[in-house]
Amino acid sequence: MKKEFLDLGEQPIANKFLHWEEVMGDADDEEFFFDLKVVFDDETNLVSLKEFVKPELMFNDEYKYNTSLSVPMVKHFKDTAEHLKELRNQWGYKTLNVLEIGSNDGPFISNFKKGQGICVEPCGNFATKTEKMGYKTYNDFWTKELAKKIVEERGEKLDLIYSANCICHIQDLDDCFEAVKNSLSEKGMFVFEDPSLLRMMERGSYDQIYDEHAHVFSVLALEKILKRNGLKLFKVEDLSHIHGGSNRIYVRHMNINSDMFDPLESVNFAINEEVEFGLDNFKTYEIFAKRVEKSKSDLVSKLKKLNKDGKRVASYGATSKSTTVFNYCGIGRDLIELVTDTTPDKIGLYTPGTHIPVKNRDEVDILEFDYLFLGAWNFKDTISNKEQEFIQNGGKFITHVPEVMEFS
Ligand code: JHZ
Repeated sequence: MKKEFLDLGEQPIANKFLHWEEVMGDADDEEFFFDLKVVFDDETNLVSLKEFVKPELMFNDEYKYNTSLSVPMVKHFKDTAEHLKELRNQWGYKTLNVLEIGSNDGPFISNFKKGQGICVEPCGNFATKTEKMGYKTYNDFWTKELAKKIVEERGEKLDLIYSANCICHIQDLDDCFEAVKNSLSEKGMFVFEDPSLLRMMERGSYDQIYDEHAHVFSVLALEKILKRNGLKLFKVEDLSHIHGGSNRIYVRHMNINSDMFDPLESVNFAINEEVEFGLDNFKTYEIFAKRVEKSKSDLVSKLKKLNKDGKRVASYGATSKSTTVFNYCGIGRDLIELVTDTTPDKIGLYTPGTHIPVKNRDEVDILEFDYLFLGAWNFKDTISNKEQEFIQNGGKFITHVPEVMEFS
């Protein structure tokens, strides 16, 4: 049974930054909104959105999140590829063909030889890019049908299926995992990383919840859902520093001789930590919802006070996460003048739902601002190191994670 515990109100498509004509209502289509409510499934302990948004509305040729523009993430994917190559050697694979689900603009796959790497990417702008880079790319969503087609075309199954920040976007997890099971070679590994529900709950980072994140995963829930699809979760790595706290999950076929794989200690450890926190108990989610309400009222009061005192406030990083915060809290241009970002595709556009202008960081004199709200709080250290001049000039950052506060 699915029980609702959180209502984040009417929300737009988190990454659909708008052109001026769309803001003015002169475009053909009206901006799309949906009810962002969150449910807990008693049986599997999975946390999901109550209402899913049609994938094509989110993941299309206009998709604005370019992973390769994020220097820390490019390094993360290079390190990840090295790590997986080492494991492959340890675990005795002879060859390695790699398929990435949701390859974006290629920062992970580019660490593998062209003939070895296969991409699956529904956003045409990125699919074209990885194809041009020399990787066979399927411009499609990951489904059982697509997996079958890929295996048939290649005439072999896959040794490594990897995915970062994408499996939690897939609404039908049974179809997704069955597709993996059908296409993974006998001793193959499926490795994926996504934001961790435990870290979200600990850190109060409710803005991990938006249209794209159909689910926020606990190890507890994943273990059950993978199992019912004939897959074994055999190892977990805690990536505390990635996207505000993620888990990297290692999966293999259920019934193979598993001597060469790690024992399950890391899985037991992660599940114990989650159970201790209460992720199997609905009450924990009700407490979290109260914390989210408090976060909203603290943030709005703070911004209103700053506004009354004549302080200038901008936001740093036009993130999907800040779409949730701004729309849930009702924060518009009256409280935040502009948002800075470094992504060319977002610059010159307006934030989804709240219509705050997004400006090129290099063209905004942030020293003119008293406060910067950290939309990209997951890059807190990178940003505060980079913006020392702002701090030395008396500027302060505001964050809502783990609670609303300012820092410099
Ligand atoms: P960032 C995206 O979420 C969407 P978002 C997606 N659904 C997902 O799952 C996660 O990623 C993983 C800018 N920036 O990474 C760049 C600066 O301007 O937190 C980005 O636009 N200056 C796929 O959107 C944004 O901030 C900087 O110095 O919440 C960061 O977005 C830095 C470091 C970033 O993901």
